Amino acid sequence: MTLIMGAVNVTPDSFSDGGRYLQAEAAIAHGLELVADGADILDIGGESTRPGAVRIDPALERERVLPVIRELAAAGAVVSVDTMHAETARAAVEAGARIINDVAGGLADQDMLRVAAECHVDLVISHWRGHSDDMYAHAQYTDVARDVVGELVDRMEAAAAAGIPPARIILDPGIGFAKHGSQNWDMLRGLPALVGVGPRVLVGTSRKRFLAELLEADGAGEATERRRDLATAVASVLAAQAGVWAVRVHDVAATRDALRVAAAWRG
Ligand code: PMM
Repeated sequence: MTLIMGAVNVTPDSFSDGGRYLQAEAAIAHGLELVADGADILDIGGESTRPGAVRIDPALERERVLPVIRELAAAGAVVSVDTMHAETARAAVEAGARIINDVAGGLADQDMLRVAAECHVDLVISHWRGHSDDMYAHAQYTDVARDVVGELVDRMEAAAAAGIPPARIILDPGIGFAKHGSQNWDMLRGLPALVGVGPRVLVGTSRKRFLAELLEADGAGEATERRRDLATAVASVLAAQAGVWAVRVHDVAATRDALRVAAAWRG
């Protein structure tokens, strides 16, 4: 069964749940709710990666995420830390995180691969070509899926050279990162090629702009959070059918139900 990673954003500017979980207490309660809803992993992030988001000081990032990670890990949750900063990753592992989720695939901080190797935890390597403020300037591909798979294989080799065994690696195509609307669909269509590379694959489509653009096409009205969550659940089922190991979502309950329907269908 495909695993569900529930996103817990401890940021004031994250586009989907902006500000609501800034307080550690609220974030912890939200994480526990996601576990009750069926999350297998909780992904705790303190820096928004939404298009145009402002970079934050890693010290502020740690202030946001560490209390939340400590508490949720102590409560028995499998915790992942969503960070591009090696120092934050190390502190998060010391606080109980078992997965480092780096949306920059180790490219934003030259110490990340070494720290991940030293920490002996799993590492999510996402496809990344630049920070949110200019990532669309890098959205040029010959063949999206082929290019992304090639670049992720390069990152995997860099990780191996840093001492991270393949069994510790999770690859992520970075949906929405340096990819325009239709390029995300090209990537999703090409998921089997990424799954074929070997390591576990994680996919995050949750509430992303390319889904909203689809839902709003032809004057279909505003893509509300509810509509985006339904679209996310469907996309997550299709990703599961393509063989991914896990999906990263905000509405865990909807995705759990959708994945159950797909599993029953398969028998
Ligand atoms: N997307 C976001 C944040 N973290 N991590 C991984 N591994 N994959 C993703 O696609 C991903 C991520 C952006 O989503 P949010 O800020 O709305 O949670």
